[in-house]
Amino acid sequence: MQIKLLPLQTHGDERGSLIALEQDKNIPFEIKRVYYLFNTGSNVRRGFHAHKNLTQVVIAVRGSCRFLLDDGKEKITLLLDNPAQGLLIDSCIWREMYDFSEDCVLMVLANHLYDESDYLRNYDEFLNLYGK
Ligand code: T46
Repeated sequence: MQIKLLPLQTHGDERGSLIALEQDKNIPFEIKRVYYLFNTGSNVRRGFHAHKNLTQVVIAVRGSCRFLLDDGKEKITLLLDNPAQGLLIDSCIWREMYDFSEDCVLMVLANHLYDESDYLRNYDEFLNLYGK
């Protein structure tokens, strides 16, 4: 599956912690867009789509949430709960996010501007294109 957990170096001292995100360095693409999700209810499930051509890195800068990731062949789940870890999700991966902590802030870096036509929001269509 085209996903990876990227370790992000923390610069910490007695004042606190700092993590820098740099395109083509610890973020392996040109960063065209940044957005963040917050105030998501703990019983809300969101996502339910794949992208035809979009690579993203997701960071839980605060709090935690779970991801279900599905490449049409296998499904995995993982907990994102560490601001020093980036979840790299390549194109053609179905994603669902759930179990948001009350304080969860998910920051997402993307290699393209927003384009609704890049979304596959129908799971059967996704499986027809990328499934076994
Ligand atoms: C993803 C997960 C992790 C915009 O206008 N611009 C944007 O850049 C984005 C991302 C969204 N929107 C609008 C489109 C919808 O009206 O914001 C609304 C909520 O977006 P969506 O329902 O797609 O949100 P999620 O949480 O299901 O998914 C988002 C991203 O869309 C998606 O690419 O991987 O977060």
